[in-house]
Amino acid sequence: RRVTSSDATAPHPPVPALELPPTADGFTAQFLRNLNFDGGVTLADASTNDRYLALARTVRDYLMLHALADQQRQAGAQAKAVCYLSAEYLLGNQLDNDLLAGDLAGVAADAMAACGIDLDELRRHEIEPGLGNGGLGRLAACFIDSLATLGVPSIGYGIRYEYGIFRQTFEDGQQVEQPDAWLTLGAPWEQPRPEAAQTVSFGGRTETVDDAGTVRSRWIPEWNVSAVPYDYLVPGFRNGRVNTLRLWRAKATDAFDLRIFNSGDYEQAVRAQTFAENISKVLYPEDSTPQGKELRLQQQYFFVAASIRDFLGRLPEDFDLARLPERVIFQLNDTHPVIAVPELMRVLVDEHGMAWDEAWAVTQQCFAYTCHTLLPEALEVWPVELLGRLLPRHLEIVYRINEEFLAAVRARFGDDEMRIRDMSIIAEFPVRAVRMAYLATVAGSRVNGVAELHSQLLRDKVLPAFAEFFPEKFTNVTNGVTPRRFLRLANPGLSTLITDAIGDGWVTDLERLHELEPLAEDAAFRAAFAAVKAGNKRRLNEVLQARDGMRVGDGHLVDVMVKRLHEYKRQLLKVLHVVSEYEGVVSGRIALADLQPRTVLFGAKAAPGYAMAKRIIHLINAVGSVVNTDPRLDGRLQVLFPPNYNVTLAESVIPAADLSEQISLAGKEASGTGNMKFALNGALTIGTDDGANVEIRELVGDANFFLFGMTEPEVAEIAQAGYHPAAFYQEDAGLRRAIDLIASGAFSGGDRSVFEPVVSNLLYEDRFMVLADYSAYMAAQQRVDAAYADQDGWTRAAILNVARCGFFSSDRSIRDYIDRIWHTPPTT
Ligand code: Z57
Repeated sequence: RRVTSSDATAPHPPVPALELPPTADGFTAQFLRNLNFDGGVTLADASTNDRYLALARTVRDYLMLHALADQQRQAGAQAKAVCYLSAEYLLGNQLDNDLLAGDLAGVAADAMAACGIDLDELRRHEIEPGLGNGGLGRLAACFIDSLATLGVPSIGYGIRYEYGIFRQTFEDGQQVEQPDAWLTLGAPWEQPRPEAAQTVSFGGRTETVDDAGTVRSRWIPEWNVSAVPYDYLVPGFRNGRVNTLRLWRAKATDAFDLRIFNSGDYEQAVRAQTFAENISKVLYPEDSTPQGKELRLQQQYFFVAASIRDFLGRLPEDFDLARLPERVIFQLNDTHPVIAVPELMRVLVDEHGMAWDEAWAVTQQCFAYTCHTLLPEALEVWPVELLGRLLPRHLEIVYRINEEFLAAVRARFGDDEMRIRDMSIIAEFPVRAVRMAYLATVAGSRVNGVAELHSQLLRDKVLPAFAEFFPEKFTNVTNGVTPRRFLRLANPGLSTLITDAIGDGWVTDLERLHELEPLAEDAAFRAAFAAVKAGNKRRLNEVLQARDGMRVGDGHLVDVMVKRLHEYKRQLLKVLHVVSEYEGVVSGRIALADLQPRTVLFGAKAAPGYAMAKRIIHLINAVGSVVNTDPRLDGRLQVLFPPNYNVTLAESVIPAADLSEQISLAGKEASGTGNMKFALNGALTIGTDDGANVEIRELVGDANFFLFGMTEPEVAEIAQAGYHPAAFYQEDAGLRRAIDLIASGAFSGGDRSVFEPVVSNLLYEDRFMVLADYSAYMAAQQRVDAAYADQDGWTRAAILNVARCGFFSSDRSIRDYIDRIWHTPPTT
């Protein structure tokens, strides 16, 4: 426990070691203190890394003053808090984010100038914490930003992976993964709190004890690890609020008591240390396709057990746990933290002696579950054999929850065995296993999807029996993105233009962007807007040139598809478009002069074990190297695939984009959040009626969005009737030419075998119906070319996209969570 006012002789303000408001001199002095005392170097001898670390520490020091004051103000408030439980936080760089939130950019720039330091060089030196895979992890990062900006008492809990998402390189066009050793040069943003470590237990067995006539079960674990918190400051936007992101690191306990290693043998003891520390060693690089590995379940239990204990430890000693729902809501970010449900039950019943029914009532009010997927393979299921071995007491608790739940189902519907089998938290086939999404749905007070269409499909297709049983639990909260990082920081040119037009209130009230609408009709504003886009393309080129020796063509339409590589997202559809255009020119069907110059930019990581995704990456690179160098194209069609797409690269790419590719098969992308970032930065979307695309199109209007492809009901219908991709190949000559060109070995030095698996998968399986949507996509791309030919019209549509996308602020998402799920008013 931290020192509280009751421990101190008298309440006191945080020590005013820093001059407030910040001045350049004060900032410089603190910077030099950090450089000298923390870094142990003089300014003259300091390396770039030394200077970066000292700068980061200095920024953190200023935020820490606010954090301490904030904690002191909130200490007595007894407000209900949100504990956001997420296995991933894809934070991105911290320096600019914290300079902006803390309003420190000016003094920092002056201080660095006074020290003769190039601030931009230090910016470029930062390594982003990539503690997430993609959309889900980035959403968590946007949400903690909004929680702080809205002043909601909240803590983010997660895992401090020693290795984040792998660094991607290409060798001969194929993905190679390198470890992301992001901590090696120092971690200036974090604060280890070893005194707040928690012990987390695993394994062993349960036994029953007779407790004054009631039979109770108790857990005799076999081994423990220590969970050490590392705190990150999460500043609100210039509001004096600073929340905590608490990430747990696994360490061996002092007396590492893993019995199987406990032979008194020194070497074994050291190995045991490694065993414990493995738990927080590496982020699993699968997005939407969990591999069911034991270590992953260990990670999940490790962080939620530590987090629950940590939160309960913040309550007063004599707190009545029956009132826990008044003080906390644990928001489950997908199924990864769902083992928290039986853990809270175990703590309440086994450790605090609460009666089962009362504990269950408390637990049900303390959890809410967000589902982020529609793919059946993404719904986590843990074999009973594994769960029973690792967490035997939790398995018992899950069994009892399931028994009582199924009894309630029977009470309502009778002995409808089909229904019972359907709704059981325990699946029987192919192995007996716990369905974590079902457990979360039964346990939580609310279940939400992440876009309107997704929430509807969740009710109708993924969890229909549960939606019938608990209709009141189901709700929607459409995702959002933080306007601070993805507009204000990433797009300074557009931000200035907007602020000059409507003031700067939009940064925390994004719906104010509507005030830009009339300016779409203002020629001078359109010219300024177009100039900003052109400037962003130049800025992107500087980044790409330095990073990868690549550049976007002058005057090109910048066509961007950046997201994880997954078949359902249909990068292959984009590839077929490129190949068709290429084939059209080389065959003479398309006159070069008629080709709208385009640069198609891909960014995507594939899960290391996802063979088809890796082949698609190889194909994109192979197509790029042929297209980019074929003199017949004269540079008018370029394919760029910068490796290692991450948050930092996104911040350069998104503001430069003209066209945003959101082309998943309808009914597969839960929401998407990249789609929101692009539209907000004035790219037009070419997209299917999927996820949040639906809401984007409704808001920006059909005239400002390129819709194509089957709708979800149409997809369901042809799936039902039997989908035959080869028929589309037979019937569409353009499609045939594109596929035949790939099959011919034109992109693999004549070797037809390299991409044969991709081609035959498309022709004979095509799970995500690429071929069925090909002709609609090609037609939509023709509409894009025609629209882009009218530059002024395009700019008008781009402005309207910006003006009408204020809804997609993560501040609005958080307000929706508060209203529909959490009921946690902001505190002042
Ligand atoms: C992930 O990034 C998402 C869903 C998952 O089940 C897992 Br595991 C990882 C993504 C969805 O695919 C996106 O559609 C969505 O926008 C994002 O989560 C945030 O909700």
